[in-house]
Amino acid sequence: MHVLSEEELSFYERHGYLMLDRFIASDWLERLNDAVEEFIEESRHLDQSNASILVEPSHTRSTPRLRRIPHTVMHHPEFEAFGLCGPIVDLAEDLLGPNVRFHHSKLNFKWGDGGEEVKWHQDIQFWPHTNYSPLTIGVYLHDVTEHMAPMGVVPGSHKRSLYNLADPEGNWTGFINDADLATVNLKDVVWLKGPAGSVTVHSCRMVHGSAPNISPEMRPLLLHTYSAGDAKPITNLMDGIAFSGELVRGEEPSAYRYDDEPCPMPPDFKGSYSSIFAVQKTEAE
Ligand SMILES: O=C(O)CCC(=O)C(=O)O
Repeated sequence: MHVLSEEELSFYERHGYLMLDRFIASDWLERLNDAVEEFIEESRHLDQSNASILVEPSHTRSTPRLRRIPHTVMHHPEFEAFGLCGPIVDLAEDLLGPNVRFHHSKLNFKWGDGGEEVKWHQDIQFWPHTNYSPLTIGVYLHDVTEHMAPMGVVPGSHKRSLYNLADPEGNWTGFINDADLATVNLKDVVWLKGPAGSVTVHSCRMVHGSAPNISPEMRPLLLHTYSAGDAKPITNLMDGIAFSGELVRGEEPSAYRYDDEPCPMPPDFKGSYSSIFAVQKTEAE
């Protein structure tokens, strides 16, 4: 093991998530926050989203409101170094074994005074893989209090149902519908708040979401998804995205592992996928 104790590993196995206080040291935090400032500055020249900066509908040049930086590792060398070689890769290796495959990364801002809700969902239905090893590691770049829309997880939900993220008529929505949500133990939700540098980990099967950000402060959460080396995505969502599918640790396995349980499929996004915020709101972006 590099960074996790046996207790932490078995906690993840049992509950499907981890919260690691101040896991990222201040030098890395400073480098990442400096990179974030460059994107915010760049957004002051934008009226609408571009390939590296997605803005909220009410964004203006004088009052930036950033929603997401998609594929962070493609857009800044500090993000690339962090996502492919940083301390969270040790964490991924502890959880996934010696062969670790990078899937994607993004920075969800949740701007202050209303940064948008992420409705309850599981991730794997957005990007099904041959097995259920994928997990997402989040880094809070600022302190996150209960009013700043911390991520909420439902412990143990990774061992229960996989929901069709669709409305009762079968139309994909990207979130769990009310009838299915009634079967989720929402009273058990744990809100993962913590100081800057704290790290969240959640299984790709975990039911999770977050409220609107009602504080005046933004809540930048840098997210990276990795899988075990013996998993492969089965849709083309990340085709052509730099580094997606590459091993960040270990070597190519001689065989892939297939889990038995069927995974509900997403629609064919046909290259139009921008963010969970847009999908859940069915915005054309
Ligand atoms: O930003 C958040 O609070 C949650 C993000 C999330 O669940 C996702 O992007 O899948």
